[in-house]
Order: sequence, then structure tokens, then C-alpha cells
Amino acid sequence: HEHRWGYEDQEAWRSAYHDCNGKSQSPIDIETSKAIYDRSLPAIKLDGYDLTDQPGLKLHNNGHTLQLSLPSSMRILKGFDEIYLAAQLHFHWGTIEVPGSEHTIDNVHFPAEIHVVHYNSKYADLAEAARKKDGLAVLGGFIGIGLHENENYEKILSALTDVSIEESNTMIPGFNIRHLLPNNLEKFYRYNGSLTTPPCFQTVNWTMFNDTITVSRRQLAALEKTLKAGQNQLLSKNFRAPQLLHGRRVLASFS
Ligand code: 1SD
Ligand code: ZN
Repeated sequence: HEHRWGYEDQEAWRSAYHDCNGKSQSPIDIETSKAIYDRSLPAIKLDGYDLTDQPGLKLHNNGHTLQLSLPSSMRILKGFDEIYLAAQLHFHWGTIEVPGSEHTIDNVHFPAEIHVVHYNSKYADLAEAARKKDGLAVLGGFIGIGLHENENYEKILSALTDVSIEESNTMIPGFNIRHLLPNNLEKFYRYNGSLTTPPCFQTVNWTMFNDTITVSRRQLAALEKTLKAGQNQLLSKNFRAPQLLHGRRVLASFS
């Protein structure tokens, strides 16, 4: 079941996976003029994100994305009603011509997007939590193109050729995952949504940071041109189209 869906026919997800047709789907377009400033949104406090002492982290090409496994010692201590433990991070991207972020800001896509997936510590693991209403918290960042190489992203991107084949893995040295997110974590949007891939469970408390992370054009091109999905196909354009809000509110931590 796992591998039958693809990004070419996203409408087909709705019939194959019941929840993909729900009314709280992700991603969404964030209409900045309609976001509601909420001064009571608590600041996010990350803990254990510095994995410099970890001997190795597993990097995996699963045919849908590039995914880095994370230890549950990495967690969000404050910002939500409960503590959320990290499970993995992964990316969504397009092609050189097509910007491939999942969320959009005022209908504009960014070149790519990072998702750091966390699950509620009261559940046993990611799989169990993914089915619970308060199960998941994903921290998302928009990735843009800057003049300089991003040395933190390079810790992952330098290993890309080792995972070019679908279902391949490699180990990379630990590093500070905090540096993959924007410097400013105080400005963010918050809304209730879903996994952006089948089975589209509507169990994600989404946080999208306002500030953009930048990588070099060369780094983005490497991400877009190295990984394969299947025998001859490039793994690219792995982003879902924005979904209808159906009355949901998008909160902003800033005005
Ligand atoms: O696309 C990912 C999917 O690969 C998996 O990581 C899932 C969590 O179990 O999350 C979605 S997403 O909503 O973070 N894109
Ligand atoms: Zn994702």
C-alpha cells in the first residue's frame, strides 16, 4: 500500500485514503492579511537539538523524500500543551524552474521546505501518535536561495550521492539540528492540519516559521537532481498542492 501513491495524481489520494478528503488538510496557503495575531501563543523551546555528540544519524531515500532519523532525546519542551519528541526530518522541493514548498505565503511558493516531525510523548511512537488527535507537531521552515553555501544543510547534502537510489540509506555524523531552522523561532504561523502525504491523518499541529532559511543555488540544485524514485525517475516535485481551509483559523505569533 505504502508506495502506490505518487505526486502526479494527488486527486487520486482522496479516493484511496479516506482522510485525504477531509476538511483539515495540509498544506495550506497562509494568507498573511487573514492570519490572527495571538499574543498568548507560547514561545517554542527546543531541547536536545544539538546532536554533535551522536556518532551517526540515518539518512534515507524512501522514494517520496529525503529523510533523516532523529533521536527522541530531541524534543519541544515548551510551545505546546504537552512535550513532543522528534522522530525525523525531511524535505519537499520542486525543480530548478518550479519552486516546491508545500505551504505558500500569499499564494507564493518558496523553493523548498523542511519538516521536523515530532510526536506527543504520551504515545509510544510516531506510528501510534499519528492516529491521535493531539499526536503530532511538525515544525516547518521555508527554504530560499541565498548567495552563500549553507554549511549546516551541507552536512546532509554532502551525503546525497550515497542515497541516490530509492530505499538506500547512509549514516552521517551528528550535528546541531537547530541550525537547520531559521535563527528567529519567535515569529511563526500555527494551525491544525494533517500529514501532507497519504494517509493524510488530521493529527498535526502545524508551525510554519516566518523567517526563511537560505541555501545556495548549487545546494538546491543538488537536492533536486541527485535522488531517484524508481529506476529512472528523478525524485523531485514532492510537494502537495495547498488545501482548502474550510473555516480553519491561522494564528500568528506576531503582528
Ligand atoms: O510526508 C511526511 C511523511 O513522510 C511522514 O514523515 C509523515 C509522518 O509520519 O509526515 C509527513 S508530513 O506531513 O510531515 N509531510
Ligand atoms: Zn513533510
